[in-house]
Amino acid sequence: MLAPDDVRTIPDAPAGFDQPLADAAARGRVDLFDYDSTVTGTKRQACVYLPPGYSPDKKYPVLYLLHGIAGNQHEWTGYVRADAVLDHLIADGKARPMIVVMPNGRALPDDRPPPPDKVFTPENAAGFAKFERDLLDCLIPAIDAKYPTLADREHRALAGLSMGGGQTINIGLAHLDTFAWLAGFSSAPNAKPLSELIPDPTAARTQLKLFYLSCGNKDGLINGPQSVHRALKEYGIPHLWNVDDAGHDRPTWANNLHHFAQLLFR
Ligand code: FER
Repeated sequence: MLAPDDVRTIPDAPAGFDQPLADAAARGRVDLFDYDSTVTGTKRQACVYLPPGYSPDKKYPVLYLLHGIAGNQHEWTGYVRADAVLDHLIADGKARPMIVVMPNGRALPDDRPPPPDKVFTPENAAGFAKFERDLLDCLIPAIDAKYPTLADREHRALAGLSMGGGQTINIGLAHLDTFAWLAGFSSAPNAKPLSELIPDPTAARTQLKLFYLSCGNKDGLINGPQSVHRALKEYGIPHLWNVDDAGHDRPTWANNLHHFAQLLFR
């Protein structure tokens, strides 16, 4: 059931916004980054987008971007084409050059996507909850040690699609000392109740630079983000809420990233 405020508040991206930039020299690059996880006891891998013009002598804000329940660290680049989306925005001066870290959000010793009949098992879902400590204790310190990051909350964002959107709500709201910018695209129903995540609405109100929530009205999971939006409204926590005609699909995630990245770190 849609309410009067469940409406479109963001525009569609221009044609070609998620196609590889024609000028190869103006593109960023994607590194494979390995780090030690004390959560899984294994080496884990993340993809790291370095923007065009990247130099270790500069300092960059960092966006951590999380995939869906059946994906891995390659989903945002290989499927959604996040690198192409960022290349266009940065070439056009519409987004601040940033590092984008795309981890594997399934913090299990075997973190490969499971076969289709095992995707929705409790074992697979548990890996996404275990990722919280992997991200905070292992990945973020390793990224800050290797890359020239602006390593404070105002220059660190967390966002994700579907399962990754639910992780963003759970991890982000519980750690506003680490992230000032949050976004959930088509967030899955793994988000905890806001009363648990936000014990102090007044603090959250001042700490959050942006809380971005988007979902399509053809997405069967819309009840989850819709109730997060309603709870935020009740708590008086400013946020962006977009409901468009999308389903649970790639084009809306590319469009959300295109729009969210322009608002980030301003
Ligand atoms: C669920 C439905 C969907 C769920 C997760 C998802 C954990 C995730 C979907 C996705 O990531 O695409 O009930 O429970």
